[in-house]
Amino acid sequence: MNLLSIGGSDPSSGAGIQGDIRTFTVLGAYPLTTITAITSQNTSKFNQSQTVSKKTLEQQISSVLTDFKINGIKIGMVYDSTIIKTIQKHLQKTNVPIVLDPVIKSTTGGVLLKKSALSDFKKLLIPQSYIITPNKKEAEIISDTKISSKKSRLIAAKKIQQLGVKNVIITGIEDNGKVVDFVLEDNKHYEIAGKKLFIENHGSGCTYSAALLFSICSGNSIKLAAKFAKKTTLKSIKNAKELGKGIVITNIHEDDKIKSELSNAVKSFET
Ligand code: PXL
Repeated sequence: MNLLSIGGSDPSSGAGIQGDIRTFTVLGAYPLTTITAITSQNTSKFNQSQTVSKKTLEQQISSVLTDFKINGIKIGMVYDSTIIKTIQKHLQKTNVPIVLDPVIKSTTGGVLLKKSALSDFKKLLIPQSYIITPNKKEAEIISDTKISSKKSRLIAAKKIQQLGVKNVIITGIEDNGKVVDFVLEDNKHYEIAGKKLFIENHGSGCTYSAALLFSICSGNSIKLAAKFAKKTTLKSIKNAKELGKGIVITNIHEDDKIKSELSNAVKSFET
């Protein structure tokens, strides 16, 4: 399976393109990448970022689209309207599942989406996607709705869906000592609850959306894929490594690697 990640370069390899390369590879998919921006950051500090030119982005995307069979696409950091418009133009021609991770700010405070680009993000990228995975804060910004009650989870998710995406998962809603992911799938909705971990980390959002894409492209339902993504992410946080001087970096557990390899092996016998 070939999965394409479109997003920002993270030299600490915790999140962004390098984080997705780690996740896709561990799960057994081949990682294709196109870089929208080069960030300078580590586990303590987000220093700066610089987008690539429109031409460089276009060339990267067409280089991979004209050569590889791509099973699914993940979109992360897009930063500004030029990047958004370029991605939208090129992806119109594809019809594989697109997981949109609407990253707005990094854990260390770096801007991943400019305020002035939010309206083009909503108008151009959200309707192109099969599923969007905002965390609570991102969902509040995109829907312009405060998520404070059970009812407001559905209201916010429906507002995002009305922008033109069929499926919405709002991740990381704290609820009575648990962390809940709220899923709006077409016209049904449900919640997936998990443990709250008190571990500030770098990479968990990216791990979630990359694992979700992998599972969807493996033929699983959204519910199964959302459960798989949550489980994989929780384990990657528990297994996070203290590699730099700041927050820990998520790391997918070897168990998940083995399980994924086994299930891929079984699938290759079945087909
Ligand atoms: O986790 C979101 C994210 C995505 N992309 C890049 C990032 C981050 C968070 O730091 O740096 C490039």
